[in-house]
Amino acid sequence: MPAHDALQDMIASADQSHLLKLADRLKPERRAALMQDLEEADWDKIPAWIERYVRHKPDLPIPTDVDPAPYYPADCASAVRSYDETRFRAKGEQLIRNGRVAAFIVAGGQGSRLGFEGPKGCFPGGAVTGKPLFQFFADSLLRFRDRLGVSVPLYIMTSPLNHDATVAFFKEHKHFGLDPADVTCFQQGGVPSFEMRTGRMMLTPDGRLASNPDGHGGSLTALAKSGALEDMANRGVEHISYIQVDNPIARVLDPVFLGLHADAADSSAEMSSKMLPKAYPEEKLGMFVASDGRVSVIEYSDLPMERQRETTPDGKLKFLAGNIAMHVLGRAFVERVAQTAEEALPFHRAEKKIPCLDPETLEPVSPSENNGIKLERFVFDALPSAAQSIVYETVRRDEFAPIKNAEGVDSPASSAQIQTERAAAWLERAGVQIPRNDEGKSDCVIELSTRTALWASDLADADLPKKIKPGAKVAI
Ligand code: UD2
Repeated sequence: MPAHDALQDMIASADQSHLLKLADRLKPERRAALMQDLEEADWDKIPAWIERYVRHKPDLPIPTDVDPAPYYPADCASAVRSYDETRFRAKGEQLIRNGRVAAFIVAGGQGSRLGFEGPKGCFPGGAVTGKPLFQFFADSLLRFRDRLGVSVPLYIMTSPLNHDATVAFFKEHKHFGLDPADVTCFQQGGVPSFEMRTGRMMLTPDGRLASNPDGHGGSLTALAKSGALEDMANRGVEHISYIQVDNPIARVLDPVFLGLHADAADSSAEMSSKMLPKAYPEEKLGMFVASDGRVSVIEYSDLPMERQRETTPDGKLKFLAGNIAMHVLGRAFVERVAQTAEEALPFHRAEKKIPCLDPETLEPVSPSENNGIKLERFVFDALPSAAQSIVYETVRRDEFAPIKNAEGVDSPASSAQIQTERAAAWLERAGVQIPRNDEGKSDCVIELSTRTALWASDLADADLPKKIKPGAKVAI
């Protein structure tokens, strides 16, 4: 079956006619699969992408005239900026109770750094029980259901590589106790990979069009395209609480953060962010900055190190606010950004070793050097499009224990240690005796279910042991 004329024309005008020649040399089933991929490719956008990101290295302007973004400190009585935490918490809880909030987890990435086969949300992240990351978030929502009497809808962005496995995992685990009608998985889009030298689109070793998920920024276009935004609108949702799947103790919903987002400025913010004070200047976190009255994130690799080392008179880092990818987004804002994604969410270009099919010999190639270009959108690039945006500080030990690498920093072991120290501090506050070693570290492993507590104060009415024995492994 030859490609129909319209498709041939689009492929030719994108300078990619080699794909049709390659297709003609493939066996019939492989050819049919490739033709399907070609039918589905974004031919109206591909020529512009090649010009802007492949033939040229995009010139993403880095603002030089930047100040640190103002933020609401974790301590509402702080001299940095005080605020009425009770009022904002009440506002956030009211929004949740009234069905104005949805929870959203981006889970399309591959756990390649972790060396885990399968969706990352299925990874056993519990320090004691080994329960999967997805269950942490489901348990948090169950806690809100217990407390506020409302089932908050959960949206999960997957990718073509892990969608079916994610859906099957939720089904197998009976949606972890959530109402299946309130759990929606949808897939993010893909972008073709391009040959670095020629700008030609590549084939995978098995003859499909080579592509990669379009980055966490692709979540904004995928929310629109998949119908998830429309579903939210039908439910009356106005705000989307965004987290990444790799951090088991991320608060899926945070009433104070939601309240600040919705009510701290003259009108509701359009996109807000949580920040973590950087531990040291070289820590690899993007920083929240303000320029021309708009908040944005400047990558750690883009701000000169001497600026990152600048301090304030009280000795704190001037560019303190690190980005940990937790946001609240207005539904209407996402709708607008999705429509203007080509400008609002520019692609970032990464040169990679991409296994492919040799176009001459049709043999699979495993390159030893970078041969291709992958393009990804980043969600924080949407920030400057927001008319209003607030930044809210969180406490590292209480909310950041990511699992990204197999060993060392941000690994299952480091996450288990943070989970334990967080639980130990909260339990001690509630009167539980914790065994500690000479360095003051907990001499035990504790996993505190997110259904039991999301804040230290949640333990006030919990049924707790009087003490934990040295060396014990306890799940509460
Ligand atoms: C991200 C941020 C970093 C910091 C850190 C906090 C970037 C470039 N870096 O680093 O600044 O905030 O997180 O933990 O954003 N994902 C998708 N689809 C994709 C790509 C990623 O859903 O196409 C998801 C992925 O499943 C994960 C999250 O996005 O939940 C982060 O992805 P990453 O591993 O690429 O980002 P990371 O950890 O390098």
